[in-house]
Amino acid sequence: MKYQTLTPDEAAALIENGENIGLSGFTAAGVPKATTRAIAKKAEEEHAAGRPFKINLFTGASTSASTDGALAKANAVDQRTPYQSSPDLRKNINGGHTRYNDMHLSHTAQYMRYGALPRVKTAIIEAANITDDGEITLTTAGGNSPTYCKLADRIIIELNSYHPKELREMHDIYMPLDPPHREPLPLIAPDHRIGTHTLKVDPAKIVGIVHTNEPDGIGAFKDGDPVTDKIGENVVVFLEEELKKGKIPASFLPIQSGVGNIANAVLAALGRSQEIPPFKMYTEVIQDSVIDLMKQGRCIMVGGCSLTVSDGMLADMYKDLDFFKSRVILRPQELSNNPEIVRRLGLICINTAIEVDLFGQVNSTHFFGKQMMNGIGGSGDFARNGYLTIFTCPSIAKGGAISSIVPMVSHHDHTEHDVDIVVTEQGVADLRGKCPRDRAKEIIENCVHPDYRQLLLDYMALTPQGHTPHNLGKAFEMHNAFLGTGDMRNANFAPAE
Ligand code: 0RQ
Repeated sequence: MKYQTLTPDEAAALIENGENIGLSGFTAAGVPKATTRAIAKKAEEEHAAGRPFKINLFTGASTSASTDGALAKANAVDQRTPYQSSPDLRKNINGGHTRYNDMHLSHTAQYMRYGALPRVKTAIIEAANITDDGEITLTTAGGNSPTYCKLADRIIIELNSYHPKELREMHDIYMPLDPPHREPLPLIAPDHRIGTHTLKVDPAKIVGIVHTNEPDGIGAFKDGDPVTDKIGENVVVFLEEELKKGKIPASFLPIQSGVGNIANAVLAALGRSQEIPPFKMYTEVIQDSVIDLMKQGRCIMVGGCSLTVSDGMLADMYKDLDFFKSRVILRPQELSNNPEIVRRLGLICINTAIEVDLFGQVNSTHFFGKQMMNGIGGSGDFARNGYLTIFTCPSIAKGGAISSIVPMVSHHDHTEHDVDIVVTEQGVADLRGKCPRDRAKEIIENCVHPDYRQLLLDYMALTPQGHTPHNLGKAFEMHNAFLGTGDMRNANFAPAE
């Protein structure tokens, strides 16, 4: 191989204070590991020597403990875009040490090409293979690698021998043109391939190869609990009814599903349904539950941005690669999350809310208006453009001291115009075609926990007039009751005696 071999420390030595870095990967899948750990170590050494050292980090989505975790612990991240889920980084963001730009995941690559985001100087890309003429086989994610490699001055490759070179056949790499030359994206079915198996870069940009042999380090999800299982069941009963009414075609529609325990429970319930036929998925994150559904023949194929499966599951897949490489397609997120394609394919989009208000606005990112949890991720790419947009959440949090249904959300991610269905363990609210007052009635009757029903009816009674009957003086009374007393049930909307 013609490229220079670098140790992780030698690669990290190339990185300067204030540099814009673009990483491969999406979630912990396909993210570089050794180089980023070495950059964190370098940051600690620089800080110990009294010198400033922080980088600006652009990724696909969240990363891993070796990246966001290690860099955050070393206080080595100044700007961070577009999504994270690291407890350490979250602390730095909410503490004001890291400037976080939370954005739709389909936007990052094009915004950087348009010049709206700073251009990355260095791309660090995890690869399963690299040829002398610059053909990269990505590992377990498409991410933003094509754009970061195109714009970067230099590329560091982490060649990870843990992953088989045959992964190339899963990838479908395609980069849309930029305005004013844009053309329709020629992808008209979830199993269409429109691009190439490998990512071609200018080999002159490759400054070195860091050799690794390391799994993505993804743990298995917790088993479902009664609440997540009931949410999953409610989603599936609703979809079965829609199918019976002919509102969903008999052949069913492709599914997009978010991440986390609720998403896993929804997928498991879809697997158990006797009414829903085997289906395709067009999504971003491919979790363990999707692979289980493929093994059972319930999911025919899946196109997504990342194979975010546990290490054990990935090892099993690699033993049966012939089965999976014809059924799994990995795409860059500009394609997997592209609103044009989401709308064309008619996706059923299922994502998770932190908070929903009586009129159907959804908060997926913040606690009490100011504390960032993870970020909007791809939920908005899908929600606005889905055939059917479903948001799920438990009706209560923190043992009942918090109601997930509130008069007004404390942060807006998805507006009332983008939310069709809300599902909690209590039931399903169908908001389609309804005015705000009727939406509130539907949500209180079907989704609110019994402890909070009267309270929210009392809120509705405060304002007899107005299209959206808010009372601005009282809209955050439940939030304030929690902040002041530790329990939203202490809010009081009843008229004075
Ligand atoms: O905290 O465990 O300390 O009690 O919020 O916890 O278990 O991480 O929940 O895995 O289902 O994730 C919305 C965060 C849910 C995720 C979110 C507390 C609650 C608990 C939640 P504790 P878990 P989940 C795909 C698409 C946005 C982006 C998205 C997410 C913790 O799904 O980040 O969908 N989604 N992207 O107790 C205060 C409330 C609360 C609350 C819950 N109202 N107020 N705390 N909690 N409700 C991803 C990508 O795009 C890559």
